Amino acid sequence: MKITAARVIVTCPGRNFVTLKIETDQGVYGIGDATLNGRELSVVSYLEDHVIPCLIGKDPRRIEDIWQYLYRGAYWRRGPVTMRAIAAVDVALWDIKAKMAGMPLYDLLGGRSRDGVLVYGHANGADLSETIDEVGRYIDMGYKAVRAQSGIPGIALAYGVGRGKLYYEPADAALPTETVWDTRKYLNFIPGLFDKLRETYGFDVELLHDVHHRLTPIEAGQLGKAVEPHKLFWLEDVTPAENQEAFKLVRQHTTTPLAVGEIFNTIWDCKDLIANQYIDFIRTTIVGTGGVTHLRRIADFAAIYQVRTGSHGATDLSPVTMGAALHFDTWVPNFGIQEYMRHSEETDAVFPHDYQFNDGRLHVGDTPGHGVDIDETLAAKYPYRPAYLPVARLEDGAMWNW
Ligand code: GCO
Ligand code: MG
Repeated sequence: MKITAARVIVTCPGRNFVTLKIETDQGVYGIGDATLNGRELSVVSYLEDHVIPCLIGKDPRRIEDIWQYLYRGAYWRRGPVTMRAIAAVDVALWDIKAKMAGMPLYDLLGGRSRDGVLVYGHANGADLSETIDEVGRYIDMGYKAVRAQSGIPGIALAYGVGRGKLYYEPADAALPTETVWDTRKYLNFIPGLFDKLRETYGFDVELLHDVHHRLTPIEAGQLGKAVEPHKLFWLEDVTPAENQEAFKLVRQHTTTPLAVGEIFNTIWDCKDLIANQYIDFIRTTIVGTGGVTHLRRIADFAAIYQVRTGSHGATDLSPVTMGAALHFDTWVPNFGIQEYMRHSEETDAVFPHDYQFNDGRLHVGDTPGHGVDIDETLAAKYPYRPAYLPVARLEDGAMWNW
């Protein structure tokens, strides 16, 4: 069996997606996602100029060998562009293998561990009362877990707010939007938000919150401590994690569960976080960390330390990643939760898929492969539009983490 062709399809049905389609001499094809929000075209070039020429003629059944070839063989290891390109190839090859086997991907991975995949939705409001209402809306839709992000008094453009309720999208402009951050205002506000949420909805619903890398370790410890009475499912990305050791300090100060990993590329980014049990949930995802082949290694390693998965699933992860992730989640023994930011109707139409939301969980179908396809005719109607993620500055103008 041979790979005969591979193509990159760029489409913008409301937001940009980069998709890889690999074709074989047996007529079976596979689809992988390579979207890197705000830096899409660099992955297109990496695939077209440097990966696809090496794939033609290779046996698509040799997933592991092709993974190692692209990882070790580049000499230049890791990084978001490389690992997304590898992920796209890897997911397309698993899709092909599962189709050839006539099995849904979760079956090929080892079979079902659970009936459905617990997901959390992204409720957001411009202020406290709107955020309370939005969390209620998600609960009414059947969500058992909701992450709450709110506008902060005195902060003009807080992370996670506005630009769409059900379809939140931060990459909003042809050049980065400038936002202003103030840690004191944020820390003064957040515990009160969770007081009100627990008062209104009780303790049965799981609540989550994303700090989006804004705090220092000791500030993160303060926040974790302040929200301990609210029993959060997790606090996410409390501080940047290039220095994995930083989480030790946070951990010393709070029992609020910690999640991190959406911007990690490989197991090396989270090795110490996991082995030292500084975190409870690892948020690496299929598209971010070199596909199913590598995410599986991270999850198995995490299992030894009772760290569970909580894969990133924002709107910039295409339905292809969501489909593959749901198969992974259906199998992986140490599953925790899956993020699920809904895609717009335009996006869903470009990527026909068989997963369905029901009673707080997503359920994969039994279509052989990962169950997601691309309608190329429809995709061609939505040309690429440059869109950047925002940047953040402090009130004195200095750059901060967005
Ligand atoms: C999340 C994330 C996203 C990111 C986005 C960047 O937890 O879902 O933090 O909202 O900001 O994926 O492209
Ligand atoms: Mg996040």
